[in-house]
Amino acid sequence: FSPRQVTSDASFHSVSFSETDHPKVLITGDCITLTSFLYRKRFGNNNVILSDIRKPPSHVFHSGPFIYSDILDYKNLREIVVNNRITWLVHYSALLSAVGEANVPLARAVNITGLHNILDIAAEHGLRLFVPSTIGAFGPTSPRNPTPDLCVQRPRTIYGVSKVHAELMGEYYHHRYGLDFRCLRYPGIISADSQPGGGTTDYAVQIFHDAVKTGKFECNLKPDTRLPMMYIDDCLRATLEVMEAPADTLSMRTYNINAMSFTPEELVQEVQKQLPDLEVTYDVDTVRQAIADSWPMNFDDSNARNDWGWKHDYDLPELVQTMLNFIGSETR
Ligand code: AKB
Repeated sequence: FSPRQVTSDASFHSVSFSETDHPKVLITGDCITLTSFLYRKRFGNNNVILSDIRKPPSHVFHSGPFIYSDILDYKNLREIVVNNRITWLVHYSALLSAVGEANVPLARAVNITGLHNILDIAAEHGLRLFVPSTIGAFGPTSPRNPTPDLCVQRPRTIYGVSKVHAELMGEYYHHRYGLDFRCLRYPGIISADSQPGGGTTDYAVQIFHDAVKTGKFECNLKPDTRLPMMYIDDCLRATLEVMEAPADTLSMRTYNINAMSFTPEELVQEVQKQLPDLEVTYDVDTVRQAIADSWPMNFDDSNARNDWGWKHDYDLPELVQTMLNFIGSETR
């Protein structure tokens, strides 16, 4: 394998990973708090190395190895992989949809150039690689209700374009170089542990914080905007499951996964069952609304369910209860 000119110590060999060993996992970027918890529980604290360009919260720092890594620095990445005998790479670094539209050059660098570095490192060192994709990889000409795994993908955001690129490049490296590339298209992910991060589905996280803290919520999408969503625990479990799935169960390398679909109006109604005094107003953000209107309304994840047994645990009532309990306990 050599799509990239190696300038020094060119004698690398593919490290083959025995399935009986624990993998040595490197996780890049955000989402690391929750991901690390799950992976460390499964593989042991020292077998999971977190990395980012920002300092992690102290409980993450103290729970196992954390390392500075800039995915735009190829040599630094390579050094980390070699020195730590990494066998799995879980690549979360990316700019999301709304923030990507606000800074296209940065989104292009992180989401596309960064991905190229990750792909080359993973292929060179025989790593199993996970890269998340998204409902944002579809666009206005895709079937929206439901959206299958294979259909027209012409997204209108740099985020979506970069994710289609990641899907195609990962699959190409799989066929061309044998890279063990695995990819899930996430719906909007709802988590109490991390703050909204510049996405179009952020309203579905923000509502819980505002409902508990102020009793008022201003929604930036129209009340009838339907989008696929998932609770973080389901998302992380799906990711671990697809990473652990035997290769012969995977009939494809990029799968849709889903749990539920709802509109702001339906979410508000469910939250108001617990907090009847919650006041909701709508002030539509036209950029986010245009993005949401081009995304899937319902996501067909039947291939994931059939091939490797994907099954979600959280539906809308359970999600709302869990989020309110979690945020409520933090503010008490
Ligand atoms: C976003 O809204 O940009 C993300 C996503 C659906 O990928 N949450």
